[in-house]
Amino acid sequence: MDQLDLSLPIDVVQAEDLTREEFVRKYHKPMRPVHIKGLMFQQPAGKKWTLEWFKKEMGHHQITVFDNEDKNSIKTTATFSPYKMNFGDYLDLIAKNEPTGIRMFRVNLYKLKPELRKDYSCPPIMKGIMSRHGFMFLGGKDGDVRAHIDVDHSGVLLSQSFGQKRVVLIPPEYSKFMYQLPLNTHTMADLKNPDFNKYPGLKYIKGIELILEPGDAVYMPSGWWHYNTYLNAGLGVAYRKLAPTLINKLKGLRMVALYIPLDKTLFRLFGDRWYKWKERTAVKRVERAIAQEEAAGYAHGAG
Ligand SMILES: O=C(O)CCC(=O)C(=O)O
Repeated sequence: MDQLDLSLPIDVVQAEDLTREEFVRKYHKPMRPVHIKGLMFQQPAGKKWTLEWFKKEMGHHQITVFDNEDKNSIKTTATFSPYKMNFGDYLDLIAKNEPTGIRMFRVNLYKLKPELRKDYSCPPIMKGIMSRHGFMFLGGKDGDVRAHIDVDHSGVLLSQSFGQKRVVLIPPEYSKFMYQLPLNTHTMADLKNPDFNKYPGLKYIKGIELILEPGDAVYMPSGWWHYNTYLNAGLGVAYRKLAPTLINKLKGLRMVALYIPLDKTLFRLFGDRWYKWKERTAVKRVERAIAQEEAAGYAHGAG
């Protein structure tokens, strides 16, 4: 075994066959993911939004970018980046189709150009109190988004405008094997090149793998892990929906209002000592989960 077990199935549906009622009943409420083909083609953006179009319409703006090589942002939840760049230059960079870890993360292009809402507003299946919060994600070839759960535990509909993206989803029941860093929603393990000797817990995980083609969308339910890889220059648009359960809403609130600010403060105060403690704690937690799993399997087998 040198890769994760990504053999779990996912429903694949055509956008025109999925009603809002069915989406809420079959996917949002039970917190099940779904791959929706052609969702973005139901609105003008599906045909209109291309890399060239954005360059022409918005290339003059200054935007913030994140760099996957920035080690400090790996150690805590990256909510801020000091790196700024001209949007047109960024689009040129990713258009070269050479590997890059420079990403635009959670950018509100709608704020820079409100007319974009006429091209792609919140799809009716996702309508709710967060409908106006559409965020964009851009990246270039081989750009990885490390594995994480969304901090506020909302459900996310990620639509692919142009480009292709590999998405891996891991159900919440495997969180105990995910080497999740305390006070955070990401893992310390590299799931793309899993080292099963260093991180034996990863052997217990099962997930789903899918490729988002232009126009497709994937619903990533509350509490599900995901890690994405840009196969080429691509733009994703995310709309969110509050978690369907009180417990997940509260988990999201606790993470955003308490854990992440506390983590950042401790990182500022203690730097690497704090990060090392988090790593050791994450490893110990998985070791405990493996021991329990093995004991349960043994009891089951012996019974
Ligand atoms: O695909 C991306 O760049 C990131 C999307 C993502 O992780 C999210 O919406 O939570």
